[in-house]
Amino acid sequence: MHYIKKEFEEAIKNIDNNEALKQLKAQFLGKKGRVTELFKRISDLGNEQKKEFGKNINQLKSYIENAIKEKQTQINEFVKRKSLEEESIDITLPSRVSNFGAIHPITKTIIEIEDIFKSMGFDVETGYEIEYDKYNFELLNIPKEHPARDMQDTFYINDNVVLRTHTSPTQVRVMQKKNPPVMFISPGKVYRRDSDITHSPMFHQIEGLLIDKDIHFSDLKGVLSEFLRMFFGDVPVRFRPSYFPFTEPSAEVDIGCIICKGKGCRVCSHTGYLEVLGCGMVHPNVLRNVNYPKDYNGFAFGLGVERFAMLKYGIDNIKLFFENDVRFLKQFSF
Ligand code: 2U9
Repeated sequence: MHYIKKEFEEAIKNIDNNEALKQLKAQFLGKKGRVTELFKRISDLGNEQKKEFGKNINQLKSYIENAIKEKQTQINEFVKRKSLEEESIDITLPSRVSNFGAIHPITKTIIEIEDIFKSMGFDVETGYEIEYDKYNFELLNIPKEHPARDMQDTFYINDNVVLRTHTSPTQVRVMQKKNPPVMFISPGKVYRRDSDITHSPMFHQIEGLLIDKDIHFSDLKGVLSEFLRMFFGDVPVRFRPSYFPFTEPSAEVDIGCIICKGKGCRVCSHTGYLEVLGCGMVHPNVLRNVNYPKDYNGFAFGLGVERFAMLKYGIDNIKLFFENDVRFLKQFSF
């Protein structure tokens, strides 16, 4: 019996994992194990010897059971310590850089322009991208034969319905609903059959309208000059006479070229100026079309958001806004 104990002690010494311990247990305490075999030999002995022998086997059995239990605790401890060491994290390491989304440069520009006009007291109104000819052209004093209505320039859904070519239908709808005074801007998508590096078939406009009593061209000049100063910084501003069917008189507004500071470059076609806005006093026909009283008048203006964003951020191709290349968009995550 002594030699079985010795054998067991030799074997358990080298065991360092659960699988080997299980095998060892089976080898000594299993159905055909060394200790179990000893029990079978009891029947061959005389009564006195049986007692002594039985006691000794039981002692050996519990000695082995305890040793295995102890070993099991050691192995569990070892496995736990090892996994803690292997899985430990260094909390002093700098974290990985997260890929946060960013606001699209066009949205950013719209928000910035909206904030400027809101600070002057303008509201923000939106309308429909699919419009009746009546709202997109007729009520805006754009006659049937006007080139803007041409199939070449406008996306027609049918004879009476178009993809709006400007956000002006929103102004007409608001004027039909609200009595003057009104003072708001209308941002949104507009559609024209035009596509090159500075034109896209879909682009964004912001138009503005202010109707009240005693509004003069000087009010228009004051509001737009201040807006341009707030958006582009301290730049020269000039108003040039122009023509639009819905305003009279009409003007286009230029700022000193922000690329070459007025010296003349490719972007400003060597004129030193960049055209950025169209504007004018609202045409009396338009005010009459929405039944506004005769003692009210006002001004309107329009701008292309992509053009503003291209100038502000020095972007030379309008298509970059619509390709959604993250390398481009990432640059606006400030
Ligand atoms: C109503 C009355 C008048 C809006 C105006 C312009 C001049 C203009 C262009 C700028 C660049 C369009 O995006 S662009 O191509 N816009 O030049 N827009 S006055 O006049 C209105 C609008 C609504 C009821």
